[in-house]
Amino acid sequence: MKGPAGRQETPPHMTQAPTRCYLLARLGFHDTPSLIGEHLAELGELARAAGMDPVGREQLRRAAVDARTFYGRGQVERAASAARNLQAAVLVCDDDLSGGQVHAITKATGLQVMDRTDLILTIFEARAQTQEARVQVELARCEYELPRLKGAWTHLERQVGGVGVRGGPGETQIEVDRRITRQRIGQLKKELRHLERVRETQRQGRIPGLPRVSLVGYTNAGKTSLLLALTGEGEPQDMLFATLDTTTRRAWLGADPDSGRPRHALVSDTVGFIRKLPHQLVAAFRSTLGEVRTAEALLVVADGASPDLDEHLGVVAETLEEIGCAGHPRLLVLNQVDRLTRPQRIELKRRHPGAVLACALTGEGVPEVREWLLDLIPGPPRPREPEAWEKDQTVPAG
Ligand SMILES: Nc1nc2c(ncn2[C@@H]2O[C@H](COP(=O)(O)OP(=O)(O)OP(=O)(O)O)[C@@H](O)[C@H]2O)c(=O)[nH]1
Ligand SMILES: [Mg+2]
Repeated sequence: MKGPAGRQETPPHMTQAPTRCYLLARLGFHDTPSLIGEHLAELGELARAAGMDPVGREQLRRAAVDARTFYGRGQVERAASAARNLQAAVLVCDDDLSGGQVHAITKATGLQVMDRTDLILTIFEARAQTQEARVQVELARCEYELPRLKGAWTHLERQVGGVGVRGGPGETQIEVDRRITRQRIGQLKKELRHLERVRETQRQGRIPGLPRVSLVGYTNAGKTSLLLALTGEGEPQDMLFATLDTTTRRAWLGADPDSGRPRHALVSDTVGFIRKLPHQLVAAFRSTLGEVRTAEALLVVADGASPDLDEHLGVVAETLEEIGCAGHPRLLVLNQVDRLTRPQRIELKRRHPGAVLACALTGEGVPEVREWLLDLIPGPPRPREPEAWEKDQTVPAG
């Protein structure tokens, strides 16, 4: 988080011992323990990204969901006792819980309860740097909280507070809370519309004739690393949701096969996707993801060495459809193949013959990506505005 002077401040969770948490997931009738185990491992990564220390995890077998406590009161109490033995203060649940269920589990266990959406929102809140990202995340948080308001004063009081906040006679506390939240949602949406217009103007101001390409994919796959490999800029981090804001950079693609002139593309890095990405976030990130929607092509980056590759690809395909990009031309880049053995690479190529096997760290596969991008540029060069330095050139007489 940036301080008033733009200085990097240490987040509070870095200065104290991280909060210990205990992870829970429902093992439904059709689920396998290994699949739910992978989901819990990912939830642990999310908890770490939110500054917490996951000290234990448990799968709660439950064929039908319990309306009140989701996992059933007995199971919840046993899990809470295991959590307390490990000094965990928070139960983090992989499943989407209703406000009533969070309340019921909190009441039954005395522990703080967070569901997956709440956890992802918390990470986004801590990471959002630009005004646009902050507005989008706050909008998603308000949309998440609105149906969960329980009549307790929220942080919103300070933001919209002032004269006339407490409603007219007969308005209950919860009605006041809902009204304040709705007002805030209205303000945030208005602000976003303005920021979207600014972004659109920036987009139109870009050099015409350059293909625009977006890097998309599961979080932590190596999108930013590939941006760095293609353009020389980008700061990869081993962390879920390291990137929230879109950055666009110019990538050199090589010489045009016909004219021999250097060719470029504009490559945008974007926020990563994840299983059960909260729909409030997808909706709120529409303007950031607008960059993806208006791109001419997509580089779909995946961690080719992940045992969950197929699930990741499924989530990416679904999310792309949700944001209206189902038909965009795309190249699948299976990254991180340096972590595979030779036979594993051969098997991966067999399963995905159209994909480029890549390693963003060594640059393996990057020339193939450039070549694919180069092919996107249609035949004869499109007319374009000369750049400032070109206009200043005087043609030598002779
Ligand atoms: N071994 C190996 N590690 C890689 C490769 N590409 C990226 N990484 C590492 O994977 C981690 C995530 O990389 P990023 O480029 O930040 O991933 P991202 O997709 O941008 O992730 P988010 O922005 O968090 O969604 C970093 O620690 C990278 O160094 C690769 O080809 N091989
Ligand atoms: Mg990134």
